[in-house]
Amino acid sequence: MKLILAIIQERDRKRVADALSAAGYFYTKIASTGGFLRDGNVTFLIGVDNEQLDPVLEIIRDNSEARDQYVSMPPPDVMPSAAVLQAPVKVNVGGAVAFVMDVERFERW
Ligand code: 2BA
Repeated sequence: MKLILAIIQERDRKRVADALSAAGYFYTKIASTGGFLRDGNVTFLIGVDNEQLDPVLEIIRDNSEARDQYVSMPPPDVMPSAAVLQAPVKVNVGGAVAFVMDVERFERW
């Protein structure tokens, strides 16, 4: 069994959730915040059997979209020193960022 931890842009939340539900997968959504943009995103926890891993990753990939976002001034702990950016910087965010972990044990009571 695997645990997929997928970080999705807020704007793709509904599309990904609907597609996972339509395909019959269980998931948990957690509101999260990216450390760089300090913007809301959504983290999906999805437990799957090994053979479901690739189909689920495909659903996530097909329903999330990379977008350019502009950041005017990165937080000081991200970009230390006295650096202050005058012009907004373009950052390409997502589609999705996914981590896949082995699940040692799964219990459901
Ligand atoms: P954020 O941390 O808000 O990052 C948004 C986007 O900013 C990133 O998109 C990346 O293109 C850029 N970025 C992040 N840190 C940067 C830095 N130190 N310098 C320059 N550019 C930087 P994605 O890579 O698609 O990441 C989207 C979101 O996924 C991230 O939002 C974060 O919440 C999560 N994420 C990405 N990589 C991660 C990792 N290794 N561990 C945990 N979460 C991660």
